[in-house]
Amino acid sequence: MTTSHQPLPYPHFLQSEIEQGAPEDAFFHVIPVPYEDSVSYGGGTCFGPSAILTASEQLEVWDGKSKPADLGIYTAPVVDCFGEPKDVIERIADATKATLAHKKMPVVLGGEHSVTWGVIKGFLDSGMKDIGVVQIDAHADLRHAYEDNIYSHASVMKRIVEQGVPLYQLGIRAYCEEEMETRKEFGVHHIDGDDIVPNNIQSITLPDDFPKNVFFTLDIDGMDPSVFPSTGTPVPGGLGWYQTLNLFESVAKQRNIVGFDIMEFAPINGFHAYDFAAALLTYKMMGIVERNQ
Ligand SMILES: [Mn+2]
Repeated sequence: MTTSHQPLPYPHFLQSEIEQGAPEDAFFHVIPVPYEDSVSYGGGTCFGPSAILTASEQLEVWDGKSKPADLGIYTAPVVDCFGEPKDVIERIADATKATLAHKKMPVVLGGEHSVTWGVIKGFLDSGMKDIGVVQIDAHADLRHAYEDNIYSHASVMKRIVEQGVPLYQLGIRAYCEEEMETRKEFGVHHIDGDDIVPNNIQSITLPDDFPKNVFFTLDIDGMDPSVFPSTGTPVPGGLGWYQTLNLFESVAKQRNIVGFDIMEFAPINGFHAYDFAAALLTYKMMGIVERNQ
């Protein structure tokens, strides 16, 4: 047991079933980042991590195929999300670096999607090379800035591609012309919502030159609002539950998953089904990682 951290204000992941291990002993490091600053429509994503962690107490340790918890799950201290966006981004990068220093896998719970830039910055600052990002999202998030904020959730993927990190987007169905130009400029791969959903695409083949290390970022709004209405900027026509997991698995089979996140979950008071779904999604993704190492 580690005693060097403040106790969490809510349960650690799967608290009902597993002990909070030491960070050096647990493969998965759940990092709660309740950041909400630039959201442009519905709010509440700052309550995402606490809702997911609380709901995780209802999970079964057996995920249907294996026991991902056997690899060890450590829930890190909550990242302090107050202050200037660029300072928050640095703290997120630091939390990511702390996990990578233990050679463990960050599983980051947002919070608005801006958080993912801090996570990728942590990887880059740690010296990780040959890293790409696969993104499920309703929005391209490729605006240079949004409402003059370069750390906006609508700009997060621009921050990433401009660092030279290759990107593959899945399920996008809301974008502007500027974002189309950015896609061309940076050679962003994509299968958009109007293709991937009607054609029931359950797996992708990454290009041969796509990096061997992949960080997978899952914006909850990439999934259909019938599955997750609990998000700030829902868009109809999104991915289904199994489709999302199958797409993730197809990536995990081809590349080394170095971490993943679940962003933009905004719990709706009184509708705990969505909290549980987000916790289960997190754990199912851990299972896919475990079985494809
Ligand atoms: Mn997004």
